[in-house]
Amino acid sequence: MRIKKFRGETLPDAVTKMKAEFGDDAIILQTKIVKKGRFLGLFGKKQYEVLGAVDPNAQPGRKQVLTTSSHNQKPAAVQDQDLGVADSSSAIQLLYQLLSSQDLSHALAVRIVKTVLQQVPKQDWNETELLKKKLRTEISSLIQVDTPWEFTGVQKVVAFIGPTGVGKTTTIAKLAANYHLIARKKVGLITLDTYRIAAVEHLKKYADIMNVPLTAVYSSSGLASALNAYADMDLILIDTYGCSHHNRERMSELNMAFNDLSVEKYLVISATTKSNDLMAIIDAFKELEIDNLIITKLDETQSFGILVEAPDYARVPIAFITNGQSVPDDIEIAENDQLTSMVLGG
Ligand SMILES: Nc1nc2c(ncn2[C@@H]2O[C@H](COP(=O)(O)OP(=O)(O)OP(=O)(O)O)[C@@H](O)[C@H]2O)c(=O)[nH]1
Ligand SMILES: [Mg+2]
Repeated sequence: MRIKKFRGETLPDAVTKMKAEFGDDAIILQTKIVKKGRFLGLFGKKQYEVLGAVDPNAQPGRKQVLTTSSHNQKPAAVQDQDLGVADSSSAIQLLYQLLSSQDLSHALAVRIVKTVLQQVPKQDWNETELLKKKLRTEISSLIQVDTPWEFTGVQKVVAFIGPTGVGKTTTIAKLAANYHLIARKKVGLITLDTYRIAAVEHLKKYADIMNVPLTAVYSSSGLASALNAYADMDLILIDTYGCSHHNRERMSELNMAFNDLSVEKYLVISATTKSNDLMAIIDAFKELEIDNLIITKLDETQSFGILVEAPDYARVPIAFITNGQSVPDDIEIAENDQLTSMVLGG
């Protein structure tokens, strides 16, 4: 087995390079986004890296399945009656398997395959490439992304809410660094996570390094005055305590803190979240009227179905994705093409 990394400006570029050297039989073991140097973060140039492998002794013409994930090994067949067809072709099964290998829920995978089939005449249902092309269009239309933040004289106030340990504080540090140190915006931080001294100190360390102010709010009514004190800031980022979606008391307490205040709420979710939990989390946080999603820890998984499932279920777009622990580099503005390629493996 020969294994090598290939890089390109886009994921398809990197895959083309891999195929040029390794041939069509090569398989993808891993894909990731890489960046060079420090302080590139949101505004830097990113590259895509593909870890490709080929068996030099493979019989020519015997195609291997292109895979981004070891999950693709698991056979996942869909019943004809679920799709409402009499006799599904292997091409149709392949579409379904592609989606279920990315950990999309059965219900959404079936819905997507059905939509694709509605757009293709029945006699072409065994045309794998045609079905895949339609699948790409469908996936792309389901991955809603937000427009990049703009500062046109109106102050932007964003609170980061979500389950415990998903990366809320780290994401705020990444955004503060990018928008303050690189985009030169006036950034103020507020934290409502004042139950734990360590949590305040954690954010304070970042605030000090970046030389941005941090206000810790200790009462539910304290947020309004903290916001007033930041009247001259372009961007205010509000950290919150992690809320288990089972803890309704904490959730309504958080909701009360935002009462009547003009604050956008970004729900932060880890890409490692299981499909069922994802829906329960979104259901619970919907009470707080979510404006956008941030999907974190994409570096910790090989299954990217959450990029389709989360915006589809929550009915709000993805604003940012994060792919590592490094502040400020490991964050990206969500781009439709990039996320579609991640889900479909190139
Ligand atoms: N691999 C990886 N780790 C991340 C990413 N974002 C954050 N982390 C790590 O996840 C852990 C938790 O991050 P925090 O930012 O403290 O998460 P939080 O949501 O603020 O946690 P609570 O305040 O306890 O609810 C830390 O070890 C981070 O370094 C990411 O994109 N990828
Ligand atoms: Mg935190």
